[in-house]
Amino acid sequence: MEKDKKIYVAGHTGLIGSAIARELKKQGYQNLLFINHSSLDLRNQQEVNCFFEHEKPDYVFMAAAAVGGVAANDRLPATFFYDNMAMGLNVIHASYNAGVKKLLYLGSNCIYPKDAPQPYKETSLLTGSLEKTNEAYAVAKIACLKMCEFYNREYGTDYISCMPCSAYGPGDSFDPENSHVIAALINKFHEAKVNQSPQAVMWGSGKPYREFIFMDDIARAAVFLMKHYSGNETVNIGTGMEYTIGELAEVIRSVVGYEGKIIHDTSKPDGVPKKLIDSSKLYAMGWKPEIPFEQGIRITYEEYVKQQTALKYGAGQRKTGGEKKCQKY
Ligand code: GFB
Repeated sequence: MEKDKKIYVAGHTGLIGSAIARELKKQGYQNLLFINHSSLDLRNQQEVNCFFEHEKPDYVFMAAAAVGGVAANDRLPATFFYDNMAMGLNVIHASYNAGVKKLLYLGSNCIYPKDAPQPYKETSLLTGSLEKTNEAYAVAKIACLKMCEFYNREYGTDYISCMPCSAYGPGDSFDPENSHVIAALINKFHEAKVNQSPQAVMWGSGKPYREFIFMDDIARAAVFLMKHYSGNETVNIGTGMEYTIGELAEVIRSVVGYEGKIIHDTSKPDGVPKKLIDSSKLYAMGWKPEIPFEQGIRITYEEYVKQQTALKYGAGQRKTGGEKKCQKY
């Protein structure tokens, strides 16, 4: 990936997209293309086609997604399905029409069949049924991963995909109802500490296991894969370390410094009991995660306290492409 090439990061205000944008800048890439939701709705095919026709990026990181935690996925299956399908279809097809040299599509760790042997290998994709709470999101993500493969096979493109385990970090959504567990518990325990509440509520039994990865590690892996990998099979990006949600809650409680009682709301879903991925394929290419778990949690909490948001990351450094060249995307 040559330093002067035009690189479009779709989803640059999100957790992973913002980290990819920072990583590219850090590595000296200057010709970066970003556009905000208000200027381009990636679900709108006409707007997306128009944007790609005018901007003609060389490389595309497809990190835009409608995301949420276990409860949001369960409650909004149509939204998660439609938004992710539409964005993926539009961006991948418009990339093909515009002659994009290479595209990386970001998947999610819910794509593997619930009962496949763990740690999940990339070859487990589409070998069984999915976890019900996030089936809609997973089906959309799988369709887009496969779309990359189909375009490679029919059109000879170089579209790849990767599959990170559960991402976290500054710039995440800290909404207590809709976010993922780390952001939600940081928010809840911090609020409980500040309000001197005797108890804070976490969801479910606390027994499920999750594998977490700091967003900067995903960003490094995504740029690494863009430079060094071509192929139809997706590539897992994980740490190989898993924790129960109960253990995670204790780590967050200690980082936040909350000393009250933690109680369980078991009316909320546990989700899949475990979803460890096998990242040996990526490790064999020479990549390794760098940020230890507790350090990542500490960084996330410090940034949360400073009220930094995704917008703060790289704010003022990003450029917005295309508005003047297209009447309307
Ligand atoms: O992170 P999370 O929402 O998503 O939940 P998933 C992980 C676990 O944490 C579940 C528990 O067992 C939750 O019950 N948990 C405990 C909490 N307290 C809380 C809380 O306050 N908020 C939240 N959100 N969880 C999602 C999928 O699954 O993960 C998506 O639905 C995607 O499709 C994403 O794959 C990465 O790990 O269960």
